Amino acid sequence: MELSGIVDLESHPVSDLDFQRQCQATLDRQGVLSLAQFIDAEAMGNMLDESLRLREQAYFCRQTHSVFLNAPDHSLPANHPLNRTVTTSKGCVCDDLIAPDSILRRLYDSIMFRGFVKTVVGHAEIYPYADSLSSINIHYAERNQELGWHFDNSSFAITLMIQKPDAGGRFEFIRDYRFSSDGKENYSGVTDLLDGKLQPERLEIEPGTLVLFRGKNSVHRVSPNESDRTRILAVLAYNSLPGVALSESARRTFYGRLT
Ligand SMILES: O=C(O)CCC(=O)C(=O)O
Ligand SMILES: [Fe+2]
Repeated sequence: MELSGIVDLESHPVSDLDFQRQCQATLDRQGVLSLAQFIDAEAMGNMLDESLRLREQAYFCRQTHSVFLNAPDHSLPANHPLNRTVTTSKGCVCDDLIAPDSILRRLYDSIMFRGFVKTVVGHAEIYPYADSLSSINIHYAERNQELGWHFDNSSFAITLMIQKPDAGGRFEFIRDYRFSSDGKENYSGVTDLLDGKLQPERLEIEPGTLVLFRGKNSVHRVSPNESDRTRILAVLAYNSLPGVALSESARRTFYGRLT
């Protein structure tokens, strides 16, 4: 079977409809689905080796951006949440450097895995990115590197923890935080968050854990890595429409190249 030796199918029977529905219900209820020990232990070792080997080719960059990832709006005050900035600093290895026979690619390409993802997120079909860089990414966060608070552009995200730092590097989130009950953007809530007035939820993610997350409406961040062990995480990105490429400006910013 295409996923045997990759996914622990006994604990996570991804092609079983009942299991799929259960995962879908969890995602809908919690905004996040976390499947611990999703990847088989031996496959995990393999994935860690590949990601450590690839680290020297990672593109490291540091950006400031708003929580909404918008361009600054100069008609609004500097302290408006559309203009306030947070920092993101990390390294990224792009799809074209990840081997065709790697565990990550076999998982990403698997019809069985895609079938599972489709049911859980409720999309009729899912497609890889049309550009050669964006479908599978490996993120590296060294000491003090972090992902600032943000809402994702895509409706769902899939991550796979490969190596956990010894301290910090925590995934924190507040679900359904983008809009207030009147349907307007929750600017006051985001201001409170940036002012440190709220305690977000934290997700403990061990290596081998698959996380499926609705990041468009749930604000989230990864706190600074407070250790010398690199946080290494794979992002598996799909689109609900075919032929979609990541924008050139985003590729230039996050990958340092277009192709
Ligand atoms: O690193 C993580 O756990 C989350 C990644 C993330 O939020 C993103 O890539 O947009
Ligand atoms: Fe995100």
